[in-house]
Amino acid sequence: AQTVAQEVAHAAEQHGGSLHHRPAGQAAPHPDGDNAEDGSGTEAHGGTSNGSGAAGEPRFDLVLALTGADDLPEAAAMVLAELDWRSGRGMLGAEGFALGRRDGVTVVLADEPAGLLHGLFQVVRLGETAFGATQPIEVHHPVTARRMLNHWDNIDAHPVMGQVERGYSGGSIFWRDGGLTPDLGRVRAYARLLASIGVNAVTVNNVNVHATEARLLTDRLGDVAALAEVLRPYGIRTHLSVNFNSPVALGGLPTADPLDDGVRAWWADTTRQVYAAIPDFGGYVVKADSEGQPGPFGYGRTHADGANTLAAALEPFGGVVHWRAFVYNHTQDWRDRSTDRARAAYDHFAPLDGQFAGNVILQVKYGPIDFQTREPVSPVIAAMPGTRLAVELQVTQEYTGQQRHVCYLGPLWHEVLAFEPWGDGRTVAAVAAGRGADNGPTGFEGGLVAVSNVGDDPFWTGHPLAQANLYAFGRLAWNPHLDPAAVLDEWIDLTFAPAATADPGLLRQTLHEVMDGSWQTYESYTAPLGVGFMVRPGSHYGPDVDGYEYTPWGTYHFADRDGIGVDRSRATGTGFTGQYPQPWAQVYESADSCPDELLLFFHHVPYTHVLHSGKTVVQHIYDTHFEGADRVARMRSRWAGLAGLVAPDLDARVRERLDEQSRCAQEWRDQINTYFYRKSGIPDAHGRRIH
Ligand code: BDP
Repeated sequence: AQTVAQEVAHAAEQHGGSLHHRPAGQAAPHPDGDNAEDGSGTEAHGGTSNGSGAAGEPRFDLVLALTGADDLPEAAAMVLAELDWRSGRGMLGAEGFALGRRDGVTVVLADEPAGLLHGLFQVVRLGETAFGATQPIEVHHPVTARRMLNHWDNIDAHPVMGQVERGYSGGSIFWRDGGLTPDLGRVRAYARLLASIGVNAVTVNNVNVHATEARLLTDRLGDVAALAEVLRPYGIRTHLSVNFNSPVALGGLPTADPLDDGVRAWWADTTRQVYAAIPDFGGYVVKADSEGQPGPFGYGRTHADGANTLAAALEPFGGVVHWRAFVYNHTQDWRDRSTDRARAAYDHFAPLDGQFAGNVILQVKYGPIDFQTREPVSPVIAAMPGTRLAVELQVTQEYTGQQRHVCYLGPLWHEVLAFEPWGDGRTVAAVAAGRGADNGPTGFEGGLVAVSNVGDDPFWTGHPLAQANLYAFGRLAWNPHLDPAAVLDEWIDLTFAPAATADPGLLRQTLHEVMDGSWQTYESYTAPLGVGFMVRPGSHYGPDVDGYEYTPWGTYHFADRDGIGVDRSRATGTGFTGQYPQPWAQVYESADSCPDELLLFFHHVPYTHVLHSGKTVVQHIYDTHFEGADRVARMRSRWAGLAGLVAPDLDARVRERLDEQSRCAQEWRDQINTYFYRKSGIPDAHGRRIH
């Protein structure tokens, strides 16, 4: 297997360096450090040669070296000496690195090879700056240790969902024609791409685990091992989504009851075999008792019982279970207003706090419903201090335009990660990173997870501008404090290299104009004020105001002739607001204090209700829908002004998508406005024509 250090050397070469291994022939330690052959001796040096050193050896502009190496080049020794003074050798950790320039040489130092890899890509991000005389010594650590992508990929194309469930970028990059892709070179390029943004864990199959994919755990394990082999040199651990019913379906047991001894033994045995094939296997991801997937409820057991059985099997090998909290009743009676899907995750999981094994991570979607354009932060995130919690985001744009619409999600995730559930400075990002009030470790680190948006499309993500979402996820997972606009700038520089074009200013400005506010633009022409959905059932693309209104899925807006919204207050509604700690329980409880953008998530109000903005609800709906569709038309004409500044194939793809976005935004505008005009009978204050 290729090592991370070799990969660093290879990548350094790709970025214009020559390379140099010393001492020759020594293997690098594994990223886990547990099977290190020699943790002290390996260095990879790469960079632009600037002549020969005194001893006739080549001299490099860039040196990448492990702090434990015994014959560090001069410049690296200087940086290390300064680090020793600041924090000490060994403080960079599993993935951290130091970057600085001394003696005319740019130095990346790390305790472990994975840190060198991250440091190398930081050099790439900085470009020339990293080689400037003023480059100070910086120390970088990931804020979030676990940064994972879930691929909702099937091996066999699903009859309704296709090969990649909610995938908008073509087929799977892992699986083709019923088996492992023959194009492992593409997987390798993908792994490198993920390493460059700091992602360090990946699941290779859908959370809805169908029969073929279930077998990845047993007789198709070789395919997973082959993928792990490609991902490993990039510091990425491979995980599998497993079906809770596997002991029955794959093991032939009469039950999958998690407390049954035979079932426990089956999981232990099966997991042992997984580790025999993939020693650094990451663990399992489980969607249980959710949207038809089997789970512990089927055996009268709790989700702690279920998760802990799988955790016990993984524990001897250092693996974890990501257990999803996305559990709700998708066959509810839409006439019954006493049920509320938003309550479900908290109702199921909060009482189990403290009962999960140490290697169980509860994976919670950021909002209480389902990846909507606007939702409050899930109250589960504040409710389980004795449980490791990972926050799940959706990079694939299921509900945000399906990679036909431009929708840069960095600002949405930034808002979620910076949210303070207790209003006391502690953020969602801190909970995910396992940090407490004083920023000290809580012992309950879970991480950040996102559903991938990548497929075998030549642009990776269908819409070329959707690449920015993947980039932003990786960067914000590494450091949630980054400004999403600055992250977008990084992405623009790395992707379009504006400086090398005829009009750098125009290119950069246009990309910002098209992308910066695109999430709010998308929100403005779709479901209003946090009410959610109103999408076509099944595909979730395009408008259908009542598409889900009379279905069992639990996603309603309750619009009638008098008003709209879901009353989730304690006083008169479903009581959902009571799942929040203060100050939010109180803020959300009253329509007066509830933020405008979430008003209809929490309250049922008349169309004439006046928002904080001073507009009535219905006028807000009209205005935002006219403005939103207009903004898309402007995005389209702005992009047209870039002709000649971007590659023709990319230009053509973006134009085609902007045409569709523009058409679709008008369709949303017209259906939503007409619907509310007919429901309310209230005309537009500005006399615009609503059919
Ligand atoms: C929903 C998707 C569905 C997924 C589900 C999940 O529509 O395809 O299976 O989430 O997260 O948003 O499991």
